[in-house]
Amino acid sequence: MKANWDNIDAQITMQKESLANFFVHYLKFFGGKDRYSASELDVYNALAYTIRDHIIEKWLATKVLYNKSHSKRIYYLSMEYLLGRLFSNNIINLGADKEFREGLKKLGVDWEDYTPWERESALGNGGLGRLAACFLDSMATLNLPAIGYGLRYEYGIFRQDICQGYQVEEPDEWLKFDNIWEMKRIEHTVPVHFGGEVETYHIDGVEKFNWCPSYTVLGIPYDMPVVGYGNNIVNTLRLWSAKVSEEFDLQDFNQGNYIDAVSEKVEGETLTKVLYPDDRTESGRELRFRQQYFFVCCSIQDIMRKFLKESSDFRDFPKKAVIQLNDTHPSISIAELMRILVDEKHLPWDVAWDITRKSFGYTNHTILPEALEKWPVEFFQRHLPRHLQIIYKLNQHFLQEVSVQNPGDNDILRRMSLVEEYPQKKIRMAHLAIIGSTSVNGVSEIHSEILKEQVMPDFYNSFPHKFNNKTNGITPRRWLLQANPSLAKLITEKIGKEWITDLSQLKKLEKYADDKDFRKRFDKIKLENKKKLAKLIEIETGVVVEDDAIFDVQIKRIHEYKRQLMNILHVIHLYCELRDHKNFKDAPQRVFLFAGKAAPGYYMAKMIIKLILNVAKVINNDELIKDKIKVVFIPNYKVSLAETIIPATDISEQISTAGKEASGTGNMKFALNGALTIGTLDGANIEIMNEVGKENIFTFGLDIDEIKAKREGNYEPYQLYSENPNIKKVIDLIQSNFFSLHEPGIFEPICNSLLTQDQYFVFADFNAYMECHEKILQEYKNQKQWTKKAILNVARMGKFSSDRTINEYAADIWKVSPVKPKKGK
Ligand code: OX2
Repeated sequence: MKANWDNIDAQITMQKESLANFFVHYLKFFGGKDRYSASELDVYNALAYTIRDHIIEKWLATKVLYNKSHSKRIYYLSMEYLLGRLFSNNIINLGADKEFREGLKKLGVDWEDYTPWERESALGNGGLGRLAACFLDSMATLNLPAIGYGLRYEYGIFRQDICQGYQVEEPDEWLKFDNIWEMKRIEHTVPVHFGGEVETYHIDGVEKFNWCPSYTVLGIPYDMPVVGYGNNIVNTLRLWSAKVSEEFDLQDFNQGNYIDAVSEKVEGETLTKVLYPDDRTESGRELRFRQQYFFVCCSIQDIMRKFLKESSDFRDFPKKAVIQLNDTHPSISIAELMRILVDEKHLPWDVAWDITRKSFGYTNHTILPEALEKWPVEFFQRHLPRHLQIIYKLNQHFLQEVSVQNPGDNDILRRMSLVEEYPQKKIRMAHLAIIGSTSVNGVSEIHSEILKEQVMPDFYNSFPHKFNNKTNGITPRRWLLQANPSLAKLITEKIGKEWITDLSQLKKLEKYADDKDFRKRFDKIKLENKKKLAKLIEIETGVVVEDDAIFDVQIKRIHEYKRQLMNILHVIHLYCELRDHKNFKDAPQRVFLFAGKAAPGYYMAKMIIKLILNVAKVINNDELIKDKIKVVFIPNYKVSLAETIIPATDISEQISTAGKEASGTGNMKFALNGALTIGTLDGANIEIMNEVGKENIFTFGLDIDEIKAKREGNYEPYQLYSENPNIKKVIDLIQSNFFSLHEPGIFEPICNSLLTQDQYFVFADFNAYMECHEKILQEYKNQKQWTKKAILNVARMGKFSSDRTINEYAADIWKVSPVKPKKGK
């Protein structure tokens, strides 16, 4: 029987108005639940399935639209996506909020009550993964034909518990219940080979290579819809999961090798078991290396399959596809594409290289030397012998060019080589990414400059045209519309809703900074948000804070360069001042809030958490200071927590050592929600300052050049300690075990590291930081001025929409235009 697709397509369509009916259908007939048996989770599931199905029609239509357009596709390769919860976000982006809410009202159901039942998708460490998630949102909203590729880790970033003041890591079992937002696409399963050796053979006198791998793992794709805002577009995020092939098992099984077969299977499937939680440190782990290749191999095969539907001439490839590498993590792609073109498609080397180079873009996210990936040659030998040959050959050709350009300069060859010789032979993945891409970009103006001038000057001299900047951004849908609905509503009431897709419209709010009534409403919203946060703090930590306290917040990964340590030292200083001078008459309460995870193997970062928690315990319980300071560490920082904290914040701490934070994106989220920044001249802080105006941000501390000078001179932190009574008092207090009575000496490593090295110049910036905070406190007293500044911050954040960032990528790097349905369709 031949299906009648016209009838099938027309049969059931989900109008927004009928969503509530579908909800009942799901609850009853899919979930098998009624009033007696339905749990809250059942209700959430039914709600989410309803929304998912509403998405699917648009998803299918988007695929048809893109296929008909024959447009070039954007392939965004990222090992991390920090999506957060999707349910609310999807409803909002679909524009179905009103109808769904009203339909459900008759049933006495409010969908917002059920959002906490969604298991958060946290397949990333921090900024890099969250950026990828914001980019997906923007690409869909801008009608860009883009696919995100990633890995479907069974365990995302660990859950952080606090046990006696120490971080304890627990597995994040986000897939324990159904994941409603994914669809398994078994038909697009691909094989991924590893190991073995390379055979050489000849065709017509030309040397050819054949990789004979020793084992194979399957990559199974799971697709997640990425809903554009208000444009009926639904893009795809395709996540790969590793599975060992059945036949492979059976073969061994039949030979009576059951145990071996099962352990091979377990071994193969560990590839996508867990996300590596040590961001920005080179973990050098073999499993991570194999994970990267698994990811790359699956994604490139999928891209090839899509390309071959459009053309069989590989010279067209760069016209049909652009592959953006989110850091070097997927940079083995360059060797993989070469291998496919040369070994499998039999293209001449130079032709293949030309195609490859034109197809990739590389985004660098960090200049921390410990984060620049280098993989031991022996890993390649063991797992990817053919890729190693290809990289060697690329290197040989590349160094030949370099030596022609720089005759007699052997040092430059050593510096630029893809291969590091000492102390261990390693492949420098950033070098591979640079030579294999048309574009190399940094993520803020200053970072892109540092990249050109300090980190990769040789490459910049050789390929100046490749280097460019794309300042990061954040999606206003999640970070204002969803996270701060009351403020979003107020803004829309005043300037219309265009800001949601054109954030520069916020400029129109500037005039309301002088409007008394507007300021009053703005303040009221902040206060409501603070009340919500105060409740959450009490639930999560047991600490009671006042609703109208000053909320001073530092939430991000715990890292020495981000200087949570400077923040807590300053809190200790304030505490001493209060105790000594009792100068707290009519001062408002100040809440210093911290949240963030430390990499499990990062000892110093974990001790910083411990210090914050111990200090919190002492300060929060000291009656002498009459609750004037509260210190709070909220465990298990995640996207949903950020969504509650950020709208309630007064002061946003962005205090990294100048030159260390490539961009930062949290800084943008806070300012967009009306927090004022205290920040160093680092990363995107500088651009935020340029946008909001120097008078509306609090900057302090050494700038990049001054830090550099200090590092090159002889910086003596001990001298600063002995000469600066404030620093001395704080350090002495810690060393006296005032905060560690029952564990004497535990903070010695922190103090020692500060006194002898202070790698991140905490002491050097301490006074400036302290003075800056004093200024803030003074300014906070003038509520009217403060609110004005906060409003101007919101009004001037237009630049930091990820829509702006993505438009720049699309125009300058990808050369892809939006695909819109023809009018009348
Ligand atoms: C982060 C950077 O540290 C941060 O500054 C930046 O805002 C973010 O990426 C997005 O670009 N891992 N995480 C990062 O870099 C690496 C590597």
